[in-house]
Amino acid sequence: MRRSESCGYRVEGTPTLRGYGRLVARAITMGAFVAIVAGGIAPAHAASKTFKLSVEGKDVPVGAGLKFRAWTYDGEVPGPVLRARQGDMIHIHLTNQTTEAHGIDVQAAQIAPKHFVGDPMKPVDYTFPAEVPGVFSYHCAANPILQHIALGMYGMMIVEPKGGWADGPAQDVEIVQSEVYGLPNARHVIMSNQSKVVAAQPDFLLFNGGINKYDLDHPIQIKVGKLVRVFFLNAGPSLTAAFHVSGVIFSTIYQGGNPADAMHGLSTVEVPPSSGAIFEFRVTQPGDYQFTDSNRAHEYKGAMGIFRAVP
Ligand SMILES: [Cu+2]
Repeated sequence: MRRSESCGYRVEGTPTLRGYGRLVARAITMGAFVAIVAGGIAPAHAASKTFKLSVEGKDVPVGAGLKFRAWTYDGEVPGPVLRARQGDMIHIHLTNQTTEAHGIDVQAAQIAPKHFVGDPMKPVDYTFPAEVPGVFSYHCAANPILQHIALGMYGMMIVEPKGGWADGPAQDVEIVQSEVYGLPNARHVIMSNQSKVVAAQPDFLLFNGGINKYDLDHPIQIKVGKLVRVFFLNAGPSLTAAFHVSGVIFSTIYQGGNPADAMHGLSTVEVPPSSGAIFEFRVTQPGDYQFTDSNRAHEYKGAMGIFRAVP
């Protein structure tokens, strides 16, 4: 964390899925109110946060030696995770490096949708208060939305509840599930296949932009006895996910990631497209715990990974 040129703080490069190299959003906290507390200065909660994103066309690696010809937020699929706290004032600023119209619909926003899309080459700018906690999708709002999401224009926004999570500290894991339509060409590049997109028949399912990304050689490490909190987004665009961890019954599930919508003691929970959830669990024994989309055809196409529990 370093001081920005203004009176706020610039937060960037916070690791998500610690050790897995992904970046959390670049959030520029502008003019954050600060409070003097014993022992130093701490940021208070009601902050103003600006998320600056850029639309870029790029061939992104999706694992297995393949690339996907994508439209991206900040050159990544999924786009960066945007993190805020309930009560924050959120400012979205999107610049467009392509010649097509794009936009960004942050589903945590309760404002007129006309703000979500802009003219080609013109920035999209809007502000909203993050009033409802949860795990939200953000995605391109240009028509056809189906095509823009299928080409990679999506990401996760987490709005933490004002008072924090009821079950306290945990290991945070962020998982974005999504679909890729099309098979690789001779140069190992996947070009999105529009007829498959329209038929909702993907060739690959991804967790955090990779096919079988968290396999036996690249598991997500967790600790026996320690609470794990999975922030899950099903970016779609079209299939329903059924999130499950083998050998686990979730202690708490927040539908939409909202603590007001809690469920308990379930092994598998559906998450609709462009929707999020939070799954909390602990394991009591060391070992490998497979996490999947329990729609087995989705698992077969890449929606699977491993939590490796260590003592
Ligand atoms: Cu777009």
